[in-house]
Amino acid sequence: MKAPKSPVLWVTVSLTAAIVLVVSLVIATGTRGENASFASSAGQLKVQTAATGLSSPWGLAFLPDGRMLVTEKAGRLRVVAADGKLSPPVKGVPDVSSGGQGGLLDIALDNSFAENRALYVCYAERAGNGGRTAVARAELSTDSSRLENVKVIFRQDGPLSYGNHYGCRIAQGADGNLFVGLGDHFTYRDEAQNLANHLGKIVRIAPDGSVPKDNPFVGRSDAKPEIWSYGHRNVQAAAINPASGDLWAIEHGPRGGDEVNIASKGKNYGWPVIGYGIDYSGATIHDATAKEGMEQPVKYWVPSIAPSGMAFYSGAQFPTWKGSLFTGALAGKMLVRLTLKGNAVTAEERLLPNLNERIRDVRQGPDGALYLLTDNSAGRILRVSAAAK
Ligand SMILES: [Ca+2]
Repeated sequence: MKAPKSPVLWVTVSLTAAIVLVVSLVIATGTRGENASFASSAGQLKVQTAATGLSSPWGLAFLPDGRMLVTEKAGRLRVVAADGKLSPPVKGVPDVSSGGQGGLLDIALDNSFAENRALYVCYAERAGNGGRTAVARAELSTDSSRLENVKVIFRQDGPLSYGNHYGCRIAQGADGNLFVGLGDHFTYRDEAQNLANHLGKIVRIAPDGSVPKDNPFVGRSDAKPEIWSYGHRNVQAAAINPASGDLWAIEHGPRGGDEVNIASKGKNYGWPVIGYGIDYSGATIHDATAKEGMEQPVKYWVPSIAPSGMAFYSGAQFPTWKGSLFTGALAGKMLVRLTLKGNAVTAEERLLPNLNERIRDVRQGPDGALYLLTDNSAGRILRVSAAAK
């Protein structure tokens, strides 16, 4: 701004600018900041900022002591203290290919973390002129400052990604085996039907990267033995349903057709042969919405909301929501709650729609509150709890 010649006018202009700034901050705080309150079927929700200053946070895991581990897409892993203070980047994180949708993505603690301090990170790894999804196992040092004994236990085989559709969500079964949801790398969608590579698949590996003997395609010369299920587009959420022990996974559709699937052993989830979306250009992709030998989603969204991250809720903070499935939404900018009855989704509730934040991950905290990661360069951790009556 160029200063006007009159000092009085300049003061007026400056004051006006300051007032506009303050008013804007107040409005922003009212809708996005501390203790904002939102209506829901479980009563008023309180949304608090639990941490700030995270650059494109992607994956969140709670340590047994209540602190959090959070990945930042650029390749940093942070420990977040209860008061929201971020640690310096944890040392020893594998190099990542950061760009487009790639980077340091999901993190999951081993089921026995309290005893072995083992964890898993899923990330985009540089390969050739592109990248591929990789998973490393490591142990968090006693002082939480570095990863030790880092070992890459999985590398996605197949045509490389040029920045898109790495998938990259990890879920660990009760038997210790890991499920990793992968993507089709965007340019190679037909490969999701090709069992000879890992594109568009969910794989199942042991914690050391070896192949469990009871995987569905073990022993077949035309298939990768790590494959658990196939015909996926870009898996962006995965979790074990505690009620059934089954793997549930959420994937992005193209224009329309985001899906929730119960990812069962050896099954084909249809991409790109069947689905409920169309190409970004408006062109047809699918032959049909259903076909013999291909599984139907338990829920789909048209138009797309770009779901990301998921949690089955079991806490005491929201008693009426026990058994619900939560997922964040990026394009949809909200938190979604799905009511489940056995394996069926019977209702959808759209929460925090006026928060105006892209939600990358949602996890249940040890206190029963829901914790969200907001997807932007000044990302936050939000704590969602029941407002006092
Ligand atoms: Ca499908």
